[in-house]
Amino acid sequence: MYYQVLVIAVFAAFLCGFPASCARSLNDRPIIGILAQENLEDDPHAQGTSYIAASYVKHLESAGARVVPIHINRTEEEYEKLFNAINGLLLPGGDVDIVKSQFTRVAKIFYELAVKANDVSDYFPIWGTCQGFQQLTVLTSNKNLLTLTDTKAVALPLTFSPGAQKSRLFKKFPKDVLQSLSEENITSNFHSWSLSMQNYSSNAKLKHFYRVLTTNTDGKKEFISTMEAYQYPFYAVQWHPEKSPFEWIEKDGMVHTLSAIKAAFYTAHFFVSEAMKNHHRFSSQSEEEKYLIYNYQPVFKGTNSIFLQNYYFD
Ligand SMILES: *[C@@H]1O[C@H](CO)[C@@H](O)[C@H](O)[C@H]1NC(C)=O
Ligand SMILES: *[C@@H]1O[C@H](CO)[C@@H](O)[C@H](O)[C@H]1NC(C)=O
Ligand SMILES: CC(=O)N[C@H]1CO[C@H](CO)[C@@H](O)[C@@H]1O
Repeated sequence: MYYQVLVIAVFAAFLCGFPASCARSLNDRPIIGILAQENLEDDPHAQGTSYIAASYVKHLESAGARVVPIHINRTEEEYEKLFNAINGLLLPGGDVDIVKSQFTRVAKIFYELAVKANDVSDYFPIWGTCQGFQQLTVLTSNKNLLTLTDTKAVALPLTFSPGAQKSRLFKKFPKDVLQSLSEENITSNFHSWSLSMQNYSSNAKLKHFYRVLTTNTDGKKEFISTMEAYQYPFYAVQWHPEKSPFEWIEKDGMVHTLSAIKAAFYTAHFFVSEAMKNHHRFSSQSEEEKYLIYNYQPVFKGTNSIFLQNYYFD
């Protein structure tokens, strides 16, 4: 009997190479927090002080998650409580100061909680898109190492690093999706700032923290378009998977092809599957109901707006 216990223990340890919640089953009711950010000054529809673009909410919902908005300008105690109730965090795109904003203040609080949690095998994933990618680089390096690139409205094919197709993020993507991502111009870029390979490589903190999965170039500078942390379930894309299925402004760089939408789905599917690996939860069903995004109504901003619908918060 001792022998059997030992065999099971050894087998379990073998399965659990990377800190995962292998001892427990997947949580198939994941709730993911999306961080709000300061309203844009020139947003004619703005209400209150902060917003979340609805496309990020739909993106996660499309893959089986529910969403809780994380308000800016709350106390650390409130964020800590929320951290223990949600199963992952998404840092969206947008246009705030990634050193001094309230968005940054809250991102930093959650980032540090997530690092601590993962260090004791409480698997808590973070996903950064565009500005969220950039925010993660600042949080990891304690510096803004970004540089201007000519990438304001352009769709590009990803250049995969050697071995990237075996990364955690990409390894379960279907072959045809990986092929589309690498051959077709289906990743939407809407950013002025980028992390160049040069600055990544010369910063020890970034280099030791993140594995580069894909790069792109604006013709002059090579920049990182997808990365994942080596030791933490943290993922970042400089491109916008959520725009293909859920944003409709007619603009260069927007792509609605079947392959773009399929690729978008697999990014959401991956991140939601990561969020299923912890069992954080609200203290009760009524508490959960109080926080879910269904308590808010998105505002339709028009098909010619960069965000079709936004949620606004006080
Ligand atoms: C590297 O980072 C600095 C900021 O510390 C920035 O001014 C510079 O443009 C960056 N260079 C490249 C090539 O990314
Ligand atoms: C696709 O992206 C490449 C850059 O990797 C660019 O050279 C090419 O012109 C783009 N094609 C189209 C149709 O936009
Ligand atoms: C916790 C926190 O950051 N509170 C701030 C919220 O915003 C007001 C001003 O709008 C500040 O005075 C608070 O310090």
